[in-house]
Amino acid sequence: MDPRGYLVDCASLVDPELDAALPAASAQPERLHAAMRHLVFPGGKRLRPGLAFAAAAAVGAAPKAALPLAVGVELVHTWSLVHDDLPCMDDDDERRGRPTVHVAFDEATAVLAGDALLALAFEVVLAPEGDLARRAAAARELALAAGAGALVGGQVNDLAFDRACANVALVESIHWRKTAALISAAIVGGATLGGASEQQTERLRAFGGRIGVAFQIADDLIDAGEDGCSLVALVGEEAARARGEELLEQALADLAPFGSRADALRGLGLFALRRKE
Ligand code: GRG
Repeated sequence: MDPRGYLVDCASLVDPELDAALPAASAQPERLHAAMRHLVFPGGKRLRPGLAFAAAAAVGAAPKAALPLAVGVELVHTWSLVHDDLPCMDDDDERRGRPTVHVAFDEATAVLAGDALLALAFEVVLAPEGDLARRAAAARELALAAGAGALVGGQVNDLAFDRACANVALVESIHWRKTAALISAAIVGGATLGGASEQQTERLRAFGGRIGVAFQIADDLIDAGEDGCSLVALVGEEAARARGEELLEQALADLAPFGSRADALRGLGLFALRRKE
């Protein structure tokens, strides 16, 4: 399984739906709509949609059963990046080699574009089509991953992070909330739309949490993770890499009962840790 090729195929499935969901850049208020689209297109790796499709396949459904959640999770991810780049957060001028939204537009527009992306995510996942109970369950996963108990709460702890008082458990708890919860929601939500049983859901949740933390460790290894909340900075490169491999091994064990249907998830799990970008 070639994870890069798989993600390219996933992008061709999810991108037209993202385009259809977003307000046209030519519609009023044009500036807001252009700002909402700025980071969605051309976009990044589309890893979270890919995981949602792969999770639907793992439970025996057609990957496109996960499409509403794939769109929703990419919109939540984009919201988090737009807000993370703001001057009051990481204060970044560039993302993916392009100006960040507050630089290309202005700060107020970036805040509002992020807010609108977050609301749109739930509009898409909760559209009144298909199995509404499953859509509601997938939307709840996404809400839990975005809110105070996960992404936003993790960001608060990250902003206040002081390495002098840190330990591995605190760093992993922040990684879990900031990064792994949304990755896990992509997987659990995709599987939910694919008709997963409760038992399958819990295994996939464990897999998602583990590869999510491994994904963040990979990110810190790529960045050389010298500042902020980073396992690499806390325990060194070798120990951080070993922890990532341990999480990956446990994550692959979570997938054992799914057999070959989970091959795409396995490939993306390996990619999450061993990628170079
Ligand atoms: C919503 C106020 C507010 C803050 C958001 C957690 C967070 C704060 C923002 C996320 C920013 C971030 C860098 C999180 C770590 C997760 C991570 C490594 C994101 C990058 O994900 P990729 O590599 O990105 O999948 P692409 O560019 O490929 O989409």
